[in-house]
Amino acid sequence: MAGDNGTDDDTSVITDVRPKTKRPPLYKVLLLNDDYTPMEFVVHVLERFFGMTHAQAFEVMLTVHKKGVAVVGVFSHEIAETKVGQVMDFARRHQHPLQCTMEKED
Ligand code: TYC
Repeated sequence: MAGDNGTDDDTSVITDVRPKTKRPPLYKVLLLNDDYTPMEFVVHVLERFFGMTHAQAFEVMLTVHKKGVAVVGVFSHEIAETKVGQVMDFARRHQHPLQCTMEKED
């Protein structure tokens, strides 16, 4: 009876179980272009907070400069929030208008 597999054993119980383990949503961290933040400052931010090499950071910075925005990383909600806060604080402390935001992944 246990799993209605025609026997009284419990061997089919596992097939009735649908483990609904929803993975936590991921968030994209976006960097926005502006006309005033120095390119070298943006490169430094990407190296410092996103673990990029100088070459990677320069490439991503140029993408933001040309396209207006780029995803600089994908993280859990808590980590994404921390990264955004770190970038915004660092930019403000240096009086640059650099903007960083996060957006839920589809
Ligand atoms: N557009 C800036 C400049 O010409 C450079 C820049 C790049 C600023 C990326 C912000 O997220 C940014 N100095």
